[in-house]
Amino acid sequence: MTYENLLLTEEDGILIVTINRPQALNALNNQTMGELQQFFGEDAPNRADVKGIILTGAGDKAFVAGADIKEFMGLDAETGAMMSKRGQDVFFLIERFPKPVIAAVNGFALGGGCELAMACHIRVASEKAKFGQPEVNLGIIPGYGGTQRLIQHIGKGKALELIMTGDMMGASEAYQRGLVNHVVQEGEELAKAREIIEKIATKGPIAIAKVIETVNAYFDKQQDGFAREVQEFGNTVGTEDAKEGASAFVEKRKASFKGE
Ligand code: CO8
Repeated sequence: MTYENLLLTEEDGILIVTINRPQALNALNNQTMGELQQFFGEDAPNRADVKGIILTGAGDKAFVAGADIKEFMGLDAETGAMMSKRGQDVFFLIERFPKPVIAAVNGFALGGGCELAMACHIRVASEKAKFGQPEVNLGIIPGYGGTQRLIQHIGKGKALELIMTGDMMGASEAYQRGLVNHVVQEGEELAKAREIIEKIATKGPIAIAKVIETVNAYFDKQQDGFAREVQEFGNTVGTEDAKEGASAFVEKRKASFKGE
């Protein structure tokens, strides 16, 4: 599949997906959402060889400055809700992707951009990154999961303040509040994200996929996360990878996992 607004590069089994609309600060228009859906729903799941995915934004200003505001004109209650639901579904594909997905936040991550970063498993931010949910400035609320995921990261009080004021938060505050995992010098985001994926790639791939599923279960009201942990622990402990992990420990060597 060829993409109009996503730039795909691959380095040592790591896919780097760059949202490439710098003239609009990488705002997520319909076309880009469709491409993210195609990528995370159809193309990336078929890449067994891939270790992980890094999402970033083109240019030196923005990760993603939000949904494309120019496409809001003419939306009504029904089409707006449909657009919100579709965006949430695309971001669930990212959150549930069985391999690490890291947001390398290189600038503004606002509205849908902050929501996109929060749907990723891990966030690495450059010192100049800025996070916010400024939708109220437009008379709307976040629609791609922001009201739900921001609470998960920074707690209800601060999430409410950020969403109700529309204020931006710098990288260092985002780090202190637990929204980002690492803050690095400008230009170092991809290297740090790659380093994290390389480390995760040395672990058992089935275990990593089950960690993602089980941690996500905590936030899923339809599931009992503890019960899910019991089930997935059982599913991982019987694998060839688990045998290899224990043998390698006993034999004092590095484990070599096959994902079996
Ligand atoms: N959508 C469309 N175009 C955008 C967006 C955006 N979100 N953000 C920036 N742009 C465009 C600007 O229009 C401008 O284009 P042009 O040169 O043609 O006028 C270009 O990018 C550069 O932007 P600025 O000149 O504004 O750059 P500044 O450095 O002066 O300002 C800011 C940078 C502060 C980031 C500013 O651009 C800004 O405030 N952008 C909007 C941020 C925002 O409000 N984001 C939230 C959008 S709403 C949202 O994300 C809701 C998600 C849920 C949707 C649910 C389904 C409907």
